[in-house]
Amino acid sequence: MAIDYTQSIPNNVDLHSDRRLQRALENWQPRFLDWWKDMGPDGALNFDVYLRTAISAEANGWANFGYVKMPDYRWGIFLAGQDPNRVIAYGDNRGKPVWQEVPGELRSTLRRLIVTQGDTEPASVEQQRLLGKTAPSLYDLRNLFQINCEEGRHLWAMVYLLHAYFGRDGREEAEMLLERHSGDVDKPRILGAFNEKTPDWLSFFMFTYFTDRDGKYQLASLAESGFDPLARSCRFMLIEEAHHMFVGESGVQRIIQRTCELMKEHKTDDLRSLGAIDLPTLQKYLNFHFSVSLDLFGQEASTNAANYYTMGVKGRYLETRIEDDHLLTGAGFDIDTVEDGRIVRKTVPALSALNERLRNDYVEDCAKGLLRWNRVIEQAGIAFELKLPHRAFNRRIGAFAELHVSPEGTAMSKADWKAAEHKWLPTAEDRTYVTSLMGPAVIEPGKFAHWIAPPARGINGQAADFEYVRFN
Ligand code: BYC
Repeated sequence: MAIDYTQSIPNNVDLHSDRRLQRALENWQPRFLDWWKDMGPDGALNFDVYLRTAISAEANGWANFGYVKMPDYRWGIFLAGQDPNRVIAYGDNRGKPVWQEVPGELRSTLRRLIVTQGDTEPASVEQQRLLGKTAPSLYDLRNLFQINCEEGRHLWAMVYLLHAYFGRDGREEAEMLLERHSGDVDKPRILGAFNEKTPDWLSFFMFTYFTDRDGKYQLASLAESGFDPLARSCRFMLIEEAHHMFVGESGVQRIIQRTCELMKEHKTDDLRSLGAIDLPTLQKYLNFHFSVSLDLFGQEASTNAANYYTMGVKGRYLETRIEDDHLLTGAGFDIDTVEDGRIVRKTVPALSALNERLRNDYVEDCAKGLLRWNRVIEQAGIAFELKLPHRAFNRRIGAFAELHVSPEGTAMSKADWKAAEHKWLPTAEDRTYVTSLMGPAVIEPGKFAHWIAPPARGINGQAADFEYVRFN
C-alpha cells in the first residue's frame, strides 16, 4: 500500500514534489521499522510515550509534545533554514558559494563522513535497547525513549542525504546502516565507542554526557560544511542533541545528589551497603566513558582532517567566529603526542591538528559539567572531587594508543598499568554491583529508584509525578 509520506514524514524538503526520492524512502522505511522492532527499545512497541516530535524547523514547531506509540513516531526530515548568501568559510574554496549538489571530486569523501555520522545514530539505539526494563522512573524511561526516537530521526536525516544526493551508492549505504549492528562480530558499527555496551543507567547517563557531546562537536564541525544540505541537516540535529546531553548531565548529578544525601544521613562512605553508587565507582565510569569518547575524534595528527578542511567539507567548531585566515596553511598548533615512549608537546601544522583542536574544545566543555557535579559534593560537605583523566589515559586511537598512561598522565609499563587498572576503570565486580541496583523498572508515577534523586523539574512543565509513559 502506498504511504503518503507528506503525511507520515513531516518535512521541509518538499518531499512531495520528488517522486524518485519519495520512492527510495518508501522502500527504506519498512526496513527501518523492521530494524526498530528488532533492535530498538525492547518490548516497548505498544507503550504510549509523552514525546517531543519535530513537525517543522521553526522555533514553535520543533518541540511538539504528546503521547505517541514509538513505531508511529513521525521521523521527520528537517534542514535548518537556507541562507542564500552563505559562502564556504575556509579552505581552498573560501568565499565561494556553498554547494547545493555534491561536487564530483568530493563525492566519496562526503559520503564517507555522512555514513560515519549516520552509523552512530542507530548504533546508540541498539546499545540502549534493554535499558527500559530497568528504568529508575517513568521520567527517565520517557527521556530514554525520547533520545532513541531522536537518534532514529538523526538516522533519517543522514539517510535522506544519502538517498537525495548519492544515487545508487547512497541507497546501498542506507541499507548498510541497518545491517551493521553495535557489537556485532562480523558487521560492527564503524566507530569504537558505538560497539561498547550500555548495560545500566549509570553507563547511559555517562554515555549521554560524554559520547553525545562528541556528537555535538562533530555535528557542529559538519554544520560548517560547504555541502549546504549537510550543514543545514546538522544545524537542526544540534537543537535536539542539547536535550540528550542534559539527560546525561542531570542524570549523573541526580545520582551524585542521592549518594551525598545517603552519605550524610548514614555518616558512612560504604554506599554499597546502602544500595547506592559510591563516588569512586562514579569516577571509574567517568574515566571509561571520557577516554572512549576521546577516541572518537580520531588521530591527533590527521591528513584526513587536513583534507576535509582544505576541501571545505568539515570545518572547525564555530568556524565563522574564529579570527584568523581560515586557510591555516602556514600556521602551527601545539599538541601532546608521543616520542620515544614519552608524552611530549610539539608544534605541528595547524591543518593536520584539526582533530586535536576539536578534541580540545570538547574537553573544555566536558569539564564544565564536572564543576557542577563537584559543587553538589562540596555543598554536601564531602571531601571528594571528580576529575577528568589525562587525555592519554586508556586510549585506543591516536598516538597514545601505544602507551600505558595513568589518569594523572604518567606513562608506565604495561604490567604496572594492568596492576592498577582496577582502581581506574570499572571492574567486573563494579559492573556487577551497578547492574544489581538496576531492579525492575520503577513505573509508579513520581517514584524513583533508591540510588537516584528526583529531577529538579519535569519535562515540558509537567510535574515529576506525571504519567510520562502509559503501558497499555
Ligand atoms: N574508531 O585520520 P584519522 C554522534 C579511523 S557521535 C574506529 O584520525 P579522521 C552520536 C579513521 O576512520 C559523532 N576507527 O581519521 C553520539 C581512519 O580510517 P582510514 C559521530 C577510527 O577521518 C551519541 C583512520 O582511523 N560523527 O553523533 O580524521 C549518540 C585514521 O584516522 C576512529 C562523526 O564522527 C575510531 N574512534 O577522523 C548518537 C563525524 N577514529 O581512513 C550519535 C564524521 C579514527 O585509515 N566522522 N578512525 O580507513 C569524522 O569526521 C571522522 O571520520 C572521524 C575520524 C573524526 C571519526
